[in-house]
This record gives sequence, structure tokens and C-alpha cells, in this order.
Amino acid sequence: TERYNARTSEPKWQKAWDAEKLFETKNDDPRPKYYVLEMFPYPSGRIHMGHVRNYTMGDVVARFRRANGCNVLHPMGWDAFGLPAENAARDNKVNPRDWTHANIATMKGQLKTMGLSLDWTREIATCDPSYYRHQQKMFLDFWQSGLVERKAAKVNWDPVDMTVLANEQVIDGRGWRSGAPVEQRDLTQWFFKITSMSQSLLDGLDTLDRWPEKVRIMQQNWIGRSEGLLLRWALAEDTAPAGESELEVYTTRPDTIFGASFMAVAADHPLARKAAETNPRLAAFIDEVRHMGTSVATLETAEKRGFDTGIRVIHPFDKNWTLPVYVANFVLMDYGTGAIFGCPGHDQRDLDFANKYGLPVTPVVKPEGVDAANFQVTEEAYGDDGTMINSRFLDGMTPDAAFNDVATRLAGVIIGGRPQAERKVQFRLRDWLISRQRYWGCPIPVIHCDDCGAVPVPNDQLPVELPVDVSFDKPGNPLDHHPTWKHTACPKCGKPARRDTDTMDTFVDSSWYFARFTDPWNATAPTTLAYVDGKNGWLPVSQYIGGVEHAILHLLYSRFFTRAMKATGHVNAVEEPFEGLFTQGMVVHETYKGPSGWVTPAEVKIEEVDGKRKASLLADGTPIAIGPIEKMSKSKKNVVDPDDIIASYGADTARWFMLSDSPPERDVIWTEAGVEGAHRFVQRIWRLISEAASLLEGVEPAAADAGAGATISQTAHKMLKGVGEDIERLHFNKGVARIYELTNVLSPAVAEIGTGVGDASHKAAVRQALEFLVVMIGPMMPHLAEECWAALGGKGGLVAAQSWPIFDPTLVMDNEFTYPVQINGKKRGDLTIARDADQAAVEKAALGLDFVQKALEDRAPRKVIIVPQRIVNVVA
Ligand code: ANZ
Ligand code: ZN
Repeated sequence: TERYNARTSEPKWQKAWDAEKLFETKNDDPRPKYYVLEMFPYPSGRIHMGHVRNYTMGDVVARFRRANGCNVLHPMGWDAFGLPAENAARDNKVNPRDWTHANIATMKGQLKTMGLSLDWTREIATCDPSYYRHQQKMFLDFWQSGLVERKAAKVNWDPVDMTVLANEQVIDGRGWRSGAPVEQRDLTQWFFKITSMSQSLLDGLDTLDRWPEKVRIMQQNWIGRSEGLLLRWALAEDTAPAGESELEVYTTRPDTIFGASFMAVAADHPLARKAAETNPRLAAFIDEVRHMGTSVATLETAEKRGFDTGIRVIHPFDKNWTLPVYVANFVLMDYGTGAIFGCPGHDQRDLDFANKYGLPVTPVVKPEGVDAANFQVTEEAYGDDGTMINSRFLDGMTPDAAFNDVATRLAGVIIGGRPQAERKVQFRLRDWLISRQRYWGCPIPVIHCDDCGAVPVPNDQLPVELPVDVSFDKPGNPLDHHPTWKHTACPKCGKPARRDTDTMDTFVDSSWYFARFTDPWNATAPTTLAYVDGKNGWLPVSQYIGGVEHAILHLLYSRFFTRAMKATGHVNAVEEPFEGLFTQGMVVHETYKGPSGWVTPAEVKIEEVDGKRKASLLADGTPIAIGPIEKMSKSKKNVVDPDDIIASYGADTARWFMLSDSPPERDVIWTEAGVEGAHRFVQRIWRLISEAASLLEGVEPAAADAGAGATISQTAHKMLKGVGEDIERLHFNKGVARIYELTNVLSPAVAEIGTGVGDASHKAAVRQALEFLVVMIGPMMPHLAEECWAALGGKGGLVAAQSWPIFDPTLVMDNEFTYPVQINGKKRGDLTIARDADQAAVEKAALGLDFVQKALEDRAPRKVIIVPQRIVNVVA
């Protein structure tokens, strides 16, 4: 037989699927709906192996569910706004739109060669006005519903690039691109009030039982709920700045109140500012802390530093006990009240601080089994549970009881007309700042008027479109220095007014695209209520697949957005957009380093020398060092281009290798040997099928229940059941292993038939098993499956349109059973016997076992207890 030629075969079948519109999904189709979605790509230029892995997995699910009778939605689009387009515009003088659309065209072509069963009629690009006009509408609806707020925020300002930077873009206090020292600026910005849904976002996590545990925990920590007390400390009058009388702190450990040794406030705390008015050295310290940047990471790693303000507070339970108030660099202004009481015995940061400034350290909770007198804290704070000590009336209590006791007592004390303590639930989650001083994003549809303030752009003026004629010659935001774009009339009073020149964070674009896919043709509204969710709707997405790097932001924002869409009537009832979530591992590869830096796998020749792998440069034999296996990245040059693989081996080989080598949640190591192996298997299947096709022409497939064919039928039905379950559980590599197993059984069977062995029932069984095999490889290697199906006669047209066969339950049962055999209640061995063996037969076989006879020492047993299909117990 001829070798299977992927290069001619793959485009042929892709055309055949297209011609039959097999993957175009109708919203009104009555079959049960199944929505499978992979995280849509950013059109950076070309697809990479990570995409190949992600989309292959999604495609297996889509094709499998389709074969199982579902109306499957499997769409694709482009997360098309973002900074790289602007950088390209600046560096290469291309328009961001042209750059983006060119990349989309390239990548779409690449995706098509992969043979994905996508409904391209629903394609969307977030940079198209036909998409972002609806986003602008929703922004305005959210605003009207109180879910949007404009407020001043401290931002990292890069004075050279003239833009706001995210915390992650500030490195050692400098802008990541410009290297200029970053300034803290107060800017008025737009926020989505995600914190108004903190509790709901937290509670919802409990319902997501088809999400990875680790992602739920990450979101939980990010939302960061804690239960504590707002606790007000009176200032010692003789030390208080004019007009100040108390300091309010937030604490989750009021039980440790007798271990308090100092107070600390953030540099931006009003009390710090007040104290600095009369203390220039303090003012200088505050300035220095401010310049450090506000990123949580910096604060956590930086050395703890403070400055004693000279102010003292009075302990709530002892009016003769006063404590100093410091300004400290580890206290954040935007959490709690921006002030803490420090308890060095039980908080590491407080301990570091106390040790540095010579403040007292009094442990107030001791571990079980340790003497209070002997318990000391010096270098390591004690954070665990235990018993209260050194705490007067709290001594002997658990910390929980002490918490409640302190809370109750101080709730009853009135200072300044209010209770001294109040229980408070606090979330770490911050509101979502969406303003970006960028061009290539969705314009914020707001007009600023000197008289009317911020005015929404009227519906009939949407979309606010980005101007095309922009220049990137100047630093800063091109929208802002465009000669005409921002000048407009106030929709309310008609006077000259300015457009908002900020655009939305690109995470907004990806927070609702999954909803848009359900009816991308709706020109007048973001969604169509009949299709988006509910009885005939698509949401929630049945299976979402993507990288774990989106565990927090994208997935949390989407959950918020869905709730906000519900509040504004853009979905009916759904709150959780993704019912099932799967996060796949990365594609990794060896690295290679030559004398002048990293080199690509394509430039390297690998040989075995004395049992060791040695690398050299293909071109001239220069020795190359083999480096560690790492995520494929341009910087390490360990990238394999999917185009090259598809051109030399075909898409099916790439798909098969991606699925076969490791569990999908783990990293997969891309190796040439692995790809070769996958390719050999493609050829092997093809040889098997083409050989069988002529041998079994005219044979009707049927299961055999006796004779040589019976084993074949049992294996085939077992594998059919197993592979289906594997795909349902996304255990693709296990499914692959079963397909190998079935092939190993079928190869000799077909060879035997070739030598003339086997009766009609045997042939029918082999034929059926082969058909199963072809249908089963369909989701994974769809082109090869079509070629094989056609070779076998092409019954019912394309294999992509076939139903998943139904396994026969009687054939998948194991017909043997292994009993654990106990002697006097202790397991001593096993007995494997026909499943339908009766009690007498089991007893006889058990008593005949060597180890049983030895134990009985030739005497008759007192009793033999047999629990069918469970256990045998011999009582001696
Ligand atoms: C006294 C105390 C004693 C604390 C102790 C901890 C341990 P979570 O659980 O994350 O909510 N804290 C409060 N506001 C802060 C701020 N703006 N910046 C830095 N730290 C702040 O953490 C709550 C705890 O973090 C609070 O409880 C407070 O320190 C500190 F043995 O109060 B604790
Ligand atoms: Zn006006």
C-alpha cells in the first residue's frame, strides 16, 4: 500500500467538511446544547505550540460531543486589542489595525491547517467596532446601575513614556520600557466596582465543582475575605496633633491585644500627614516611602522601615499603658484603615519591625504542651493556635474565645460617641481600574463637559470609533494629541466638550466574548436573550480550556462581568459563565546554547556518543551545550514552529503527539523522537486499514460472542467504552493508550485473516473493531480517520458526521473475577476464576490453592464463607 500522504489528504478533507457546513451551528437546533470553548488567541503574529495543544484538546471534546448527539458550539475569535500593536506601530510605522488584521489573516490560515471543527461563521475580533460598540453600551448600562465609578486613584506614572503603568510593569521603581523613575500620581480614573460583588464571587466558587481546585483556591485568596474588628485607639492627649483624637485600625487578631507593642500607619495616612506638618524629617521619610512604588510585591520584600511620630495611643484595657505610633513602609493605605497595631509575638512583619527598633515582644498565645514561663518568641513569630497567656482576663482561653471576648467588651465601650470596636468583614479584592492611556483599545464612551461633568455618549452615537489617522511619533496617548478626535459637543447642553481619551483595559474585551459568540449577528444588542442562556441558551460554557496563567484575572473578571450583565439584563439568569474549566500544561522543549548564544532546535544535530546525547551545530559541527527543558520561548530560541511540523508530518501527527505524551494538565516535552513516533503510528493505522479494507470487502460488521472473534469484540467494546469515558474526563493520554492497545490486537488479527485464517464471525468482529477504531481516532486525528473511513467504504458519508457507536454492556464485562482469599480473616492470596462460577466451584478452587492447603495442614476447614464477586474467607 501507499504511504498515507497528509499533505494531500488533509486539505481535501478540510474542504469536504466545509462543503457540508458540518461545523456551522444553528441556535435553534433542538438537540441538547454543548458549548466548548478554548481561550481565544491574541493575534501576535503566528500561532505557537501552546495554541496547538489548547485547540487540539478543545477540538477532541467538540468532535466527541458532536458524535454523541449534541448540538455543539465551538467558535473562534481574536482578542485583538492591546499594546503590542501599538509598539509595532511605533517601531515599524504600521497602523495598529493593519498590523492586527494581517496577523489575524496569517493565524487563521494556520488554524485552518490544523483541521479544527470550528464554526467560523461566528468569528469575532474585539477590535471591530461591531464588537466594541456593544461593550460601550454595556459600560454605560453598568454605569447607570451603579457598577461603574469614576474616582481618584494612585497610579504609577512613567514620565518618559507619559503613561500609567500596571504594578507589574514597575521594576525596582522604574518603568519597564523607559527605565525612568516612576512617579505616584493621583489621576481620576474609571473603575468597575467588582468589590460590590466580593461575597457573591466567593460564594460562587463553591458551585464550580468542575473547576480545578487550585484555581478556586487562587481566586479565593485573591478575593481574600477576612473577619476582624475595627478597633479605635484613643490618642494620648499630650502627644496628639491638633484636632486628632483617635486612631482606627483593622485587625483579625484582637485576641492578641495584650501583645500589642506599637502602632503603625501608612505613609499616606492622614495622621502621618498631620504629624509631618510639624516634623520635616518625618515628611522626608514619608516622601521616600512614597517613591518606593505601591506594588504589594515590593512592599513584601523590602526591608521593614519606620519612623516614630512621637504620637502615643492608650491601650483599650489599660489607661496607664501607652504605645508609640510609627509611620511604616509595610502598611498599605488601601487595605483596612491603613493602620495597624503591631503584635510582634504573632506576626512576622511586626516581629522584624520590633527587632529592628527595639520594641517589646510579648507572646500571648502559647503552643500546647509548652510551659508559659518557657515560651519565648525571638526570630520567628508564632502564628498557630494555642492557649492565651500574658493576657490578664483572657489567660487560659482559646484565641477564638479571646477574640469574641475582646469584641464584646469593646463593643460596649463608647468613645467619641461610638462603640470602640465593631466587627467587620474585609476583602482584599480591589475595584477594577479599567482606564488605560492607550490608543489600541475600546474607547470609553464618555464626554466631559465643563458644565455637565461626565456625560454618557447617547446610544444613537455609538460606537465611539477609534480614529484611523493617528500618529505615534510623540510619546503619550495618540488619542489625546489627535488634532480633532476628542473635540465634540456636550450631548446634554451642546457646548464644546471633550471626549474621554482613555480606552478600556483589554481584559474588558475578553470578559464577555463567550457571550457574544452565542449570537454574534445581533447588530442592536450585545446578546440575544433567547440564545445567550436559559432554556434554549448556550451559557454557561460547558467546557472552557486554557492556560493556568489566567487563573485569576481573566476568569475572575469574566465572572464579575456575567453578574453585571445579569444586573443590566444582558443575560437572563446565569452568573457563572464557565461550568467546566480545564487548565492545560505548557509545551516545553530542551534548550541549546552555542558559543554565541541560544540556538534553535532546527539548527542543532543531536547524536548519541558513548550512550550520551551530544549536540552540535548542523552547519559546521560547532559543539553545542544541551540546556534545561523550558517553556518554548523566543528568548531561549527553543521554539518549534507548528507550520514546520504540519508541513512535514501533517496536522494529525502534531495533534496526536500533543494528546499522547503526558496528562493534559501537565507540561508536555516536545521532542523530535516523540513526533516521529506519532508519525509512525499514523502510518501504521493507515497500513492496517488499507490492508484490512481489501481483505474485508463486503463483510458486514458484527460482534462475535464465541470463537476467536469473541476476544476481538470484547476488546473493541471495552476500548470504545473506555475511550469515551477518557474523553469525557479529558484524560486524552489514557484514551490514546487504549487506541494503541486496540491497534496491537487488530494488527495480528488482520494479518491472520490475510493468511486465510478465520471464519465469517471472526471477520465480522474484526471489521466492527476496525470501524470502532476509525471512529475513535476521529476526534484526535480527524483527517486520517476520514481517509480510513473512505477506504473502508465510507458508509454514511464523512466520519465527522457519524455517531459514536454504542458499546454492548455484556461484552465489556470482564468474564473473570479475582477473589481476595482470606484465612481466618487475614488476606493470604488471590483466586482468579470465571465470573459465573457457582459457589461450589469457587469453594473447590479455593481449597485447591497451595497456600490454603498449607494453612489447613491437610485438615478439613471449619467453614468456607463466599461472598459472590467480593471475597473468600476460609476458617481453619
Ligand atoms: C493585629 C495582629 C496581630 C494582626 C497578629 C495579625 C497578627 P488579613 O488576614 O489579610 O485581612 N493589617 C491590617 N491592615 C493592614 C494594612 N493596611 N497594611 C498592612 N497590614 C495590615 O490581615 C489582617 C491583618 O493584617 C490585621 O490583623 C493587621 O495585623 C494587618 F498577631 O492586627 B493584625
Ligand atoms: Zn454640557
